[in-house]
Amino acid sequence: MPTSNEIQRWFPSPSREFIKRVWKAVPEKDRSPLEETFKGLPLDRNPLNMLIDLAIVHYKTTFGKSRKVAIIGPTNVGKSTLFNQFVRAKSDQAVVSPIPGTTRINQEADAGIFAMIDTPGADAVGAVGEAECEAAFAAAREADFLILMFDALQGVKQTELDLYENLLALKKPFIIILNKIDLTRKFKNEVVAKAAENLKVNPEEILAVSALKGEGLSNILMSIIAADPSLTVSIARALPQYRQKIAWRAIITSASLAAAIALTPLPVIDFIPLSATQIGLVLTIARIYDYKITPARAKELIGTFGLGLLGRTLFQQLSKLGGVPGWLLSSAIAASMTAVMGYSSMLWFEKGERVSAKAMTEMSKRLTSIMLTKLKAVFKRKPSKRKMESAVNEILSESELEDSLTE
Ligand SMILES: Nc1nc2c(ncn2[C@@H]2O[C@H](COP(=O)(O)OP(=O)(O)O)[C@@H](O)[C@H]2O)c(=O)[nH]1
Ligand SMILES: [Mg+2]
Repeated sequence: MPTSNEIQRWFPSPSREFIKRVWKAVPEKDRSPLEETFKGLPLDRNPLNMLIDLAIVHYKTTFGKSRKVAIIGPTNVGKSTLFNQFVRAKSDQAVVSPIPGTTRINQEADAGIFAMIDTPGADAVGAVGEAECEAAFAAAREADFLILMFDALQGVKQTELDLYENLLALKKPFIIILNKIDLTRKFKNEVVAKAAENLKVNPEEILAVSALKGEGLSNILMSIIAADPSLTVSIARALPQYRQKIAWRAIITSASLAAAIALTPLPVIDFIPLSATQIGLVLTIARIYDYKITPARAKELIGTFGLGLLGRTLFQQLSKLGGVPGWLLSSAIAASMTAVMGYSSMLWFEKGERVSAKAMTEMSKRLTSIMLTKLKAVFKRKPSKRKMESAVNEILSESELEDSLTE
């Protein structure tokens, strides 16, 4: 994961100065937690979108109006394709085609914590071309951030250079994108170097992407976030919530697996696969919270929770009451213990807080009783492992347990 300093290097030097100035305005004590934020950013598109969704709430309540990001560049370089990658609502999608001049007017749409503007080609000739070019520049003047896009195959020639210089004069923060890099993968370095030479910038100041394939999009997003502390603040505020959601997904997966393994009742249950599942879970949660721990240390941590003993005690108590088949009891307990263990390690990595033995016992009992009731309603006889796994997954996903545990 790049640091905010590394991201700043992606900006052409005039913008880099601008961004440094903006960040200087952030009080010293607030700066380093914000810079930490970049380390926690997910690189993949889906989790990244989830994070942005969570950040919207913080952004809207604190800063109000969305920032505007405009995509500017010659016709047919892939501006509308990139626009569509960021836009949320299907109805806002722009028309994309190989025919130059498909986009005739500016189009603005919600892209989460900012608004994205697609523009017509800013290089066209003739009367229509001039009007379109004027529209594109109007959008650029109104925007807070510019994405200047060129085509990797077309390269940067005089027309592109003129456009670049006109945009420089606007004195807005911007990044330079070289799109359609998928078409020239083998010569990526050469193509980027040539474009950099023509634009008189360093090669690292050009982001090579493929809007069509969705490659390099997270770098674009990180640049937009890095250019604006208010966006970074919103992301930083959403990060704990985001981590909890991701961790909770991991907990559900492991708890479901544990339930399937435990279908073979406890006295004979194979503890090895169960503890492997739990060690895997602790390692995953540690990774989500940026902790580096060894499997041995994870095993130790699980030991300190003392849930193994608690599970056995619960099993004995509940089986004495009768009326519940052993497989149901052991699956419900295994799922609950794994979930409680995951939750406790989440708190441990997040806040360094140790859940008390009493609280853990309470949680385990409550969760086991919920699981028992729900599983009893689903299964009249012992199901296959696969069916048990998906039933537990569903129960944990739909229940308000996450909220009751994590809030
Ligand atoms: N191979 C490839 N084609 C692309 C990419 N981005 C856009 N295109 C294609 O380029 C053409 C023009 O795209 P469009 O988004 O309409 O360009 P615009 O005129 O700049 O808005 C379309 O046929 C797109 O499918 C890319 O990253 N790789
Ligand atoms: Mg277009």
